[in-house]
Amino acid sequence: MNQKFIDLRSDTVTKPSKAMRQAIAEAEVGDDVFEDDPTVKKLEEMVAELLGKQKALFLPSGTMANEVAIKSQTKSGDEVMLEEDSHIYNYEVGAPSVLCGVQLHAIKGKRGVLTAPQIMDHIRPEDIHIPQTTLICLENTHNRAGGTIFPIEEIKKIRETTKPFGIKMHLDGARLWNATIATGIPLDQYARHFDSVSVCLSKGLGAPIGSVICGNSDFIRIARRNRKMFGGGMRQVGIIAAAGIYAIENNFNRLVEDHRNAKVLAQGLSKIPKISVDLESVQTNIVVIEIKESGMEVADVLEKLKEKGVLAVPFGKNRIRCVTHLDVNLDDIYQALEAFKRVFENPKED
Ligand code: TLP
Repeated sequence: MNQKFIDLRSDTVTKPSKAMRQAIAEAEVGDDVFEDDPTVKKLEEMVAELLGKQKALFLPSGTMANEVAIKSQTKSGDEVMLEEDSHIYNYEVGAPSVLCGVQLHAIKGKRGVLTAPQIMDHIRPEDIHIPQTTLICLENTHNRAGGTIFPIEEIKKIRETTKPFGIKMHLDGARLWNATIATGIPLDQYARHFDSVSVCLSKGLGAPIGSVICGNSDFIRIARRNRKMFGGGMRQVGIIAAAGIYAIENNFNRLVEDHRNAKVLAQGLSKIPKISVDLESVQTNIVVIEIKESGMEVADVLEKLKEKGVLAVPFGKNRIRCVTHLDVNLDDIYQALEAFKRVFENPKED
């Protein structure tokens, strides 16, 4: 793509900076399947410490991170409970059933948040006919709900009420970094309520590849085997881990800018007639725009925005998603708002 677009499709679109490429070039490496790569080890120790867990494991993607976590904590035929709009349920190509052999039980939350009583209502009783609920997966921040934050008080209640049933908890924390920056609640305070947590380095933090899962030593031992089985055992991958270390050290605290930019975008969009944004859901770096009232088709809007230099993605029948990240600044946001205005205020304009 040579034309310069304001690319709001996802926070995954960022390109490694010169300094990040320098860190990649200088990384010490070894064969990580032999657990011989010092840079991968450094990254894993760093993330385990940040999340307050015994151990961590580096993986190529957020999807593999979630699936390895599910596989490592369930057996085939188990039931995994999650929120209806969650990434694991909607965007992981059915991997929980294909790769892990589990059945998913999806429950509708409010802005991605499930409550303890809701979860308690859906735990399966012990009965010869019935699959057993063995894992609950929560998502923080919640992508499809628009980057919303799962309140820590509710997480605590869910943990307290489900623990006596021996049910484990996994956090899809692809954007947990954003939750921490928005609330000031440290990563480990969120992570302590979960048996396993996945975080992504390739979203808001701006690394080109990589996710990490954390948990206790037993979990990571099993997860390492499952990562190998899923084809995710990597060799001199310190060159990628170095980008992850750079990303955590340099791009974590700056997420506050992305959150501010998302708010500016959302407030500007909410003033455009016939489209709407749920401003309460704009808590981090994602803005979801409802365009039903405009009578325009999502594909048509996206095409018109593209002609005006702005990229976004479809997000359901009448919805469009924009995500802010380190490769868009406040000026870009004002330009994007101009493009949206032109598309919706003069729909006939070419
Ligand atoms: N999300 C992507 C798309 O898959 C939708 C995006 O552009 O937002 N958990 C959450 C909450 C995610 O948002 C994503 C990616 C993943 C897991 C999976 O990460 P990858 O893409 O690395 O497999």
